[in-house]
Amino acid sequence: MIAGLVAQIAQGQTRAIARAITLVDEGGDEAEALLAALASASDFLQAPVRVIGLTGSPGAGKSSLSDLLIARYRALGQRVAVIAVDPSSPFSGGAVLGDRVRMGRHALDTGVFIRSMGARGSLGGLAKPARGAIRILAAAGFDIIVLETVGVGQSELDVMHAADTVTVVLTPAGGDQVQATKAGIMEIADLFVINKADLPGADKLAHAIEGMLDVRTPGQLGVDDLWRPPVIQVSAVREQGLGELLSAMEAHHRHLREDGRLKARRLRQRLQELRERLKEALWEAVDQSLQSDDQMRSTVAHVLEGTCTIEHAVEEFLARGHRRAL
Ligand SMILES: Nc1nc2c(ncn2[C@@H]2O[C@H](COP(=O)(O)OP(=O)(O)OP(=O)(O)O)[C@@H](O)[C@H]2O)c(=O)[nH]1
Ligand SMILES: [Mg+2]
Repeated sequence: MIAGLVAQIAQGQTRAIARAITLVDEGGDEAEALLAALASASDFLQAPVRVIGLTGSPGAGKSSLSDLLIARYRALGQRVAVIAVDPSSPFSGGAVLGDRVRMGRHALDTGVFIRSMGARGSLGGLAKPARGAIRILAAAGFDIIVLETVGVGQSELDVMHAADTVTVVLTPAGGDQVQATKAGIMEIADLFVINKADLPGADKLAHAIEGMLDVRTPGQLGVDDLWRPPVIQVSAVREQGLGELLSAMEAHHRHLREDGRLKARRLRQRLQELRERLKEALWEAVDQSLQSDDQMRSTVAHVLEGTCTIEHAVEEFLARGHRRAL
């Protein structure tokens, strides 16, 4: 079944792609088998696909921008996929009505694939299914994958780690200057887009961000000292500033292509993924033991009675969890 699915994905069959993404969204053994098969079929490190991340507050205009990016890249003959990830939404599978409306004009274009992924209360966060979807779309031969995620919290930053070019979308309206100063944003952004520049305050916000970029510390973790993120003002509704945005995206892509930076970035992503998966596997092993292992249950009882210290219990759990996991 998996081999057939991999072949259909490689042929770019839309229904197979959709089914595969549902599979990785749900997780489980089949999803693991699919991702392993895709990984051995082609090396993502060398894949020509470009992953463009768009992150920003709810309603900042990410989907409106995605829609315009689809149109621009389609006009250049590129196949484009959009994955809209909303950690706060229980909806999934393309059910987000707003996105249907926003990007609906591309629905019949077979060179375009649009999919929403919701939270489903999953413990592991959305980075894992989002990465799975990227692997599937890369194998299906898409040239551009737009990864849209709502918000600027930790789980959105995690999702953004899967992108080659991280675009932070801000607006002059309410509080986005504060959002931008939040930990992580200045480090992760390759590009700043001030959308809704048709509204007042765009220049002021642009100025504030430039000011923050001026004081970035060289050599800071996650910061590329050879790339200063451009700050671009656009208006998605008026279709203004898109040429500049596209040029900036191209410039960043060229920058990544130089000196093996793209490969280095994807290697860092792979390491990050390995760490996350190990964390998950170890936790599952310990959690299992907590439920099924009599000795560990009695250790818990001793901790509660005060006859065993928490420190000692943790050491014991780790030792036993390790043995089970390996
Ligand atoms: N004035 C103005 N409004 C805009 C602009 N771009 C988008 N909007 C409006 O902002 C609202 C939200 O746009 P979306 O594209 O759905 O924003 P989003 O960031 O994808 O929203 P979520 O996915 O819900 O977080 C819509 O009503 C758009 O019409 C713009 O450039 N100027
Ligand atoms: Mg949206």
